[in-house]
Amino acid sequence: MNISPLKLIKGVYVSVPETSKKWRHSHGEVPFVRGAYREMYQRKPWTIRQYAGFETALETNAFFKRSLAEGQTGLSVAFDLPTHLGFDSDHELAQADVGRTGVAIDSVEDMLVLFDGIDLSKVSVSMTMNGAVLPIMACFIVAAGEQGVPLEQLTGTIQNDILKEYIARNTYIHSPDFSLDVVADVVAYCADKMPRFNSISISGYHFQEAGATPELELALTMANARAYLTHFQQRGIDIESVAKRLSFFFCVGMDFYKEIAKLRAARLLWSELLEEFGVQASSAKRLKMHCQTSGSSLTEMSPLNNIVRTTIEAMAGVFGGTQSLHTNSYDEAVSLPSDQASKVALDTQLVLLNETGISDVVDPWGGSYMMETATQNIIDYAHQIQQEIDEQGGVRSLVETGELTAFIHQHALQAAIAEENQDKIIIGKKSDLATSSSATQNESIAAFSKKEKKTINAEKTLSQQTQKMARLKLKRNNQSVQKALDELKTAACNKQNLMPFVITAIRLRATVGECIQALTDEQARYSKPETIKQASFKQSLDVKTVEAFQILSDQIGRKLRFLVAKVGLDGHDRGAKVIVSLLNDLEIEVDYLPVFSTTDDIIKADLRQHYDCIGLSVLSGAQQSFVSTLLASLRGDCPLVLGGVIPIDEENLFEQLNVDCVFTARHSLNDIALALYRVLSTRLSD
Ligand code: SCD
Repeated sequence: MNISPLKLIKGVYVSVPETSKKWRHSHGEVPFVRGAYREMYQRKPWTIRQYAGFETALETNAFFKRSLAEGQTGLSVAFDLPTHLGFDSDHELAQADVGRTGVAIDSVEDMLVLFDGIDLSKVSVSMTMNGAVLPIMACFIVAAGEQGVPLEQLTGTIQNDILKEYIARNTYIHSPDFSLDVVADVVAYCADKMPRFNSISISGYHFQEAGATPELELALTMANARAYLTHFQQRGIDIESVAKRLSFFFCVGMDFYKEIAKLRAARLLWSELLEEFGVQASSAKRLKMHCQTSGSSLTEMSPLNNIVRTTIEAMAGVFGGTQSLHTNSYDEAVSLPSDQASKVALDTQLVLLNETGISDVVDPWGGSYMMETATQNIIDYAHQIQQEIDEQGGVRSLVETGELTAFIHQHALQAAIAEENQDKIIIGKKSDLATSSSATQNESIAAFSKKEKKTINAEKTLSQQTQKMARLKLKRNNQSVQKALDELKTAACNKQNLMPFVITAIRLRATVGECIQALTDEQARYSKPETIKQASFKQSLDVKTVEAFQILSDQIGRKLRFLVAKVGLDGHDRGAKVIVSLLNDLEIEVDYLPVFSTTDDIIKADLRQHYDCIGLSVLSGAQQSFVSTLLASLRGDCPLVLGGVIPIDEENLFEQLNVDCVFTARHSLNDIALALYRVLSTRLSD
């Protein structure tokens, strides 16, 4: 991919005036640039939909009820990583991650508890589920049925966007071909039985979090939307009948004007795309979106600044005309949101909605020369990217080669270099910048919110889930469950729509893991190729550090050898890949164990290679468990460093465990390089 978004960053604001007719469109009319609806928030405010979930369904249910009582207007379920990947809580690969970054749902019994006392005919529910979409949709449908709510009354959204999982988020299970059929099964089933339910949330959010610029986020999202439409058409699905329930999800980051322009541009691009696919009804061409403020814009240091960031981002979402919004909590850079931080995040939306008059005007930036030009430039950029993608074989084949992932990674590297060179200033992000600020400003979130910090009782959650599953398996009719699972396998072989088969199995109390296992018997778990791009960090690094590595290598008479590993079920690999590129730049030989590696994989790799250092990347909160397991079996003379989302107050603990260094987002690349050099030179001279 040759297009450089850097050109556009400048171009967005300064390009030659365009006297496009598009500027004169009204809100609520095709192509909807100025808003999805004529009266927008005057008729219905955006939905306040905070993404949440942790530990068991019981704890999350209590949190949902409290949030609804405090003014939230829709629900959004975060599932834990084992559920995302179709492992029941008692699976050996699940143990460290149960209930950590979301709620554990093993069967419909958990789903019933999750929505106990919440009327599903009144509250719309979004579920962020992609890999294990079939059993989770089935659990929702069966639970709603047992609550007495007819299918046709259910409102909400299932994320069901598998393409972006291969590209950026990594919670896929099957091969792209099989998964695209599953997406289509869900879309077709919803169109038929659940007319008020949005059957997909085509997501750009995760692209921006992985490093894409806002304009690249949009371009890739639209390219995926086109790929889905093409696939649905090939499957014989009538696009006109499903289009109205295909929704979108975008990130709103700190590039204020550009984010607003991006959301305006998105509406035009979708309307244009549907026209291309022959859709007639103008209401179907209305792009509806959810937005979430940017997690990667939050800093670990000076936590209160994050409230300011989130407010500005939320305003961009509202100015851009979002239908639904999640505002991040100020402590998300280091931990699961505390109750206090969640309340501030929710109140941020309530303040914007009720106190500012922000919702009185539809598309307030419409007609501004700058905004209209920016919108047009982003539209042009998306067209250019689509053309490049088409020339290179389309999204499907670029997903398979890993090329789109690598393209985003290239942008993450550019961003890392810009931060390192201080071309991009982020107040209080790096520890060295923070030292020059006042003492209060220097506080990290972990220290700041020590009193109210949310801690996950992972052991208790795991034990409760395991016991609950054992009880379920004793109570149910195991023969009927097995028969339903066998029928599911046969349906998968015959390429039938799998939704009805999974619903039957789930109704009989098959577990999420059992349904996925039945499918993986037919379609083995998929792993994607890893291509990591290289950037030149050298100019940003201290010359003395670069030379010191060279001298060290000369002294031992060979290149230094590192292993960087993503361990557990967490799919966030932006940081780990930046470190791989940094090490390559320091002329170090690096092996990379990608997402879903186990501590066993690491130990085996080290037995083969005898690394000079092993770096572990964990963003799920399960670091203590992985580090303890690893240290129990790893060679004593191999340095271990840890990176990711690691609370400052855990750093002493890791020091006691003999972890050589802990790196988080507050460390600059120079800090990391220097610290690694010190670790290596000490160890190698021992
Ligand atoms: C709304 N309506 C209006 C109107 N506004 N009618 C007339 N005039 C107006 N101004 C109508 C709509 O047409 C609709 O009716 C009904 O009111 C509901 O409004 P909506 O606009 O559809 O709002 P909502 O129900 O909230 O749906 C919004 C989306 C939906 C369409 C965007 O897909 C959604 O809620 N998405 C949320 C996705 C989400 O939460 N994702 C979390 C991802 P009809 O229904 O009759 O048309 C989290 C994540 O991935 C985190 C990152 C990570 O984990 O990695």
